Amino acid sequence: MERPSLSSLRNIGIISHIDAGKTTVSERILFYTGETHKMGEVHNGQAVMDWMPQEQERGITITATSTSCRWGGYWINLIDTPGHIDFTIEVERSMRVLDGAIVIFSAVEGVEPQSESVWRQADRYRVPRICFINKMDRIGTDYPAVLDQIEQRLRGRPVLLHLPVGHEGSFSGIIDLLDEEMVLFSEADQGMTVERRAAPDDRLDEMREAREKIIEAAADFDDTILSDFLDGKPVESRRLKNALRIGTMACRIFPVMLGSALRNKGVQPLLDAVGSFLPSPVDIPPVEAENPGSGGIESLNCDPKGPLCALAFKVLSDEGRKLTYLRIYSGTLRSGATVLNGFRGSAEKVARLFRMHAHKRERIEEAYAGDIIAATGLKDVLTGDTLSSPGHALLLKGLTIPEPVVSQAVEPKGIEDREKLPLALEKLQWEDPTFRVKEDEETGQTILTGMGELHLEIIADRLARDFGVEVKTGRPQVVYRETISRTVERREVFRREVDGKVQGGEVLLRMAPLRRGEGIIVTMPPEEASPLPAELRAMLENSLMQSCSAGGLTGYPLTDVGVTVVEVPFEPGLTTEIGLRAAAQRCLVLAVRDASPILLEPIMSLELITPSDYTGKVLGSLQQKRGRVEGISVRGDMEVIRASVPLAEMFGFMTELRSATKGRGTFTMEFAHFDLAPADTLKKLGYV
Ligand SMILES: Nc1nc2c(ncn2[C@@H]2O[C@H](COP(=O)(O)OP(=O)(O)OP(=O)(O)O)[C@@H](O)[C@H]2O)c(=O)[nH]1
Ligand SMILES: [Mg+2]
Repeated sequence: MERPSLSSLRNIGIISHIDAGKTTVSERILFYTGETHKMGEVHNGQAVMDWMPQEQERGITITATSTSCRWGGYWINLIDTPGHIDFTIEVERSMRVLDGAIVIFSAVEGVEPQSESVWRQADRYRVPRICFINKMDRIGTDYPAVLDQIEQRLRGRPVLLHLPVGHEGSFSGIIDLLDEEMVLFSEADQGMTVERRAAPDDRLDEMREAREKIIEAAADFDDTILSDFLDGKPVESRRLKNALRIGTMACRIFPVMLGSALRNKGVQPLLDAVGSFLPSPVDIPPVEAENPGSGGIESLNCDPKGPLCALAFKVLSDEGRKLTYLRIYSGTLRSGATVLNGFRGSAEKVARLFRMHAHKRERIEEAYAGDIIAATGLKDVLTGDTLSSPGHALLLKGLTIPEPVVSQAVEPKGIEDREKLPLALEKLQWEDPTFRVKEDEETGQTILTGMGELHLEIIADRLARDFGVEVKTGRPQVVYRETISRTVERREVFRREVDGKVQGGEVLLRMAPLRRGEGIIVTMPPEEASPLPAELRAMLENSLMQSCSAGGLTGYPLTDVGVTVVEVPFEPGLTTEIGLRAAAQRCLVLAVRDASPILLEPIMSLELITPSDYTGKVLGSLQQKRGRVEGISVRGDMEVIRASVPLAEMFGFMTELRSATKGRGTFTMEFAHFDLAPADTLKKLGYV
């Protein structure tokens, strides 16, 4: 197969709030680039990118799907992500490996809660973005309001590149302000034919004004633009594009386009903009990888001849076998090659390599730095692992994994289900780092933990459909956290003879409460002041971390606690790994008991939309749920309530809200922080 030049490659993602139209845009991209010959629609369950049956039935995206296509001279690897917050890990992993993104907004709803979340995720990884205001065909569109919201709520500087032609139902195309042309999309062939013609005279003034704003933004990145403009000289579109590209790649401006994906309008200009404004793999800064051998940091350019360095960002269990998605940052990967998994320290063999087209695979023999591909044969690799050459170990930073906050007990229905359940759960965990499984020690039940009710519902559905395992599910429960309310110090000495050998260990720990959100911080004594050998030191630190996540009083993980190892005496021949670990674990559990432990519950931030007639009723029910209203605003004939509410009160709320608002109210919520649980919960779980 022909190989793309690195500068023509674009690795991009599509991100937005749920339902803004990501998959609809992706389907158009596949159609116009010739990857598909029929346009799939989300609402008919026929979108190629929504290939899972659960996605097709529900009309929502659940898993990030990648595909490859070509447009103009560009090769595009495209990842369509889900908008629902329960599947936020899919956005996280995509942002970790992509070089640029298209952010979609609805022209009616504008910036919504998950628009903010995905924007923040992209900020965190410094991913340059272009924006697409979609659904310009709908009644109630207000794109200038969306521009204001991008500025105020997302703190981004939008640069509008289009004006609409027609309004709402009569929206028929755009005016391209850079090239000063009107662009229309044929109704006869699903928008395949794009007609560019001179803009009508009655819009010239409006165009001039809007173009001046582009010139103003571009001038920040090219000094000659402003001086030419002030001298009355023409500023060509090519120069503006170059300057906007610089600003976009620096995440200082965000070009904005208009369209209606469902009505097949505006997608080709969006594809052009991917090439014009978003970076290629050689435009991004070199990646930094740790060399565990030397302990140093290596800076890697996107070079096929460099040392191999690839990040596994997604693992799929496909008919029982692992399919691993890789972003190659440096070097070349060949099918059949032996690679080192730097994190696990094991060597593995790549069986085959593929370029992915949604769920279909195209076999390739080699893949190069800059590309995104998938591999089979890697048995131990999990999300976040780095692959490198066996002689040259490298480690990339993994991804930030959000904390799952909802759990549910599951019980296999029959004997066969019981036998098959553990393996099925293990495979589902390969795919999803936000899905956890544990055994309840008291009841022997299997407890699943995930991001929300929908997440766990999809897992149960997949257990039945993908793995043939039927389960009964319990009620969803909140995953609490435990913390302490005062500082304590405790010494613990362990000494026991096992098989004729004495296992000993001693520690003095100080445990202190930290501020909310600080997590667990383990502080070891300065190396020069402690005679403890390096392996024991690392083991002790690790073991304390693990004990914290195993929990204190009731088994909920500890958080916001500082653990300081004040003293750890070392007696050669007596202090052993087993002894020290036993002393540390026991010391930690007993110290927590002395430190007045308390329980924290997850608090969610909620955005709720209701017809104004029902606002009073909805506010009443939020109050009953210990909700704290933070603001109410008007959007057309609806009101938008922002509030914070404890998750424990919110199970089944969608049904309640629907019936209270005759089906018209909706809400979205995401985890905000942990806060003190109410007295009755503390009492019920034995804290007071
Ligand atoms: N009127 C109108 N509807 C649209 C447009 N684009 C998408 N839709 C509809 O909006 C709904 C959601 O579209 P999707 O493409 O599934 O949205 P998404 O962003 O992929 O949603 P998730 O993946 O679930 O987050 C579907 O019913 C689409 O048909 C548009 O331009 N105009
Ligand atoms: Mg989708």
